[in-house]
Amino acid sequence: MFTLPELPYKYDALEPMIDEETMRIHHTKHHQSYIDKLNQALTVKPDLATKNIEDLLSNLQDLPSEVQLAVRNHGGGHANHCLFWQILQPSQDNNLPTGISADLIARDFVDFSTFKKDFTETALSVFGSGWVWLAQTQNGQLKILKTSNQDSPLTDGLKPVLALDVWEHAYYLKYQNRRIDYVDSFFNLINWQKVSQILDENKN
Ligand code: MN3
Repeated sequence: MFTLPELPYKYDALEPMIDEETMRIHHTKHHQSYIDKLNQALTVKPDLATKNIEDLLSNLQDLPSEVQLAVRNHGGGHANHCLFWQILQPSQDNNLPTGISADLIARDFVDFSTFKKDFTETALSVFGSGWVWLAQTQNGQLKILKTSNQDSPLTDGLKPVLALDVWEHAYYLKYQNRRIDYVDSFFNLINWQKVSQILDENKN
């Protein structure tokens, strides 16, 4: 059975960029609901409920057809939110990548401001509900991409290292239609040390 991971900070820790009520509802209702529906769907294939969610999403096409859509939607919802919570931290002024994050962004995007501009434009171009990602290809190249609904980059053979939820439930209480302000705030909240840790783990 899959279970809801605790946040690595309090619900109000991301104020004023992301408000406490949004964080509480997002974690205890939305994320919990993906987990509940995933567990429910896997009652017909209980052996799959013991696997790692990343492995299931990476091998989606090989799963039994009766659980594929549930793993894609609810399993994706679970994995995507797990990464999202991890790469956030309380707001930092002048929050810039460090270590391997800084090195690889400079290598693959010219500079940080180019990366931020591309990422922001991609976030604004998501039609409907979805996610924006910084992910690594098989050969380690960083790329920005978007996915619809709860689709995971893992299913396309990419390893996500940074995630931004652009479903309206992630920002509507505070930002309403102003997605650009939410995306701008996100850049103050990115835990670049954590992103670097994920990049280091991907090297192995
Ligand atoms: Mn969400």
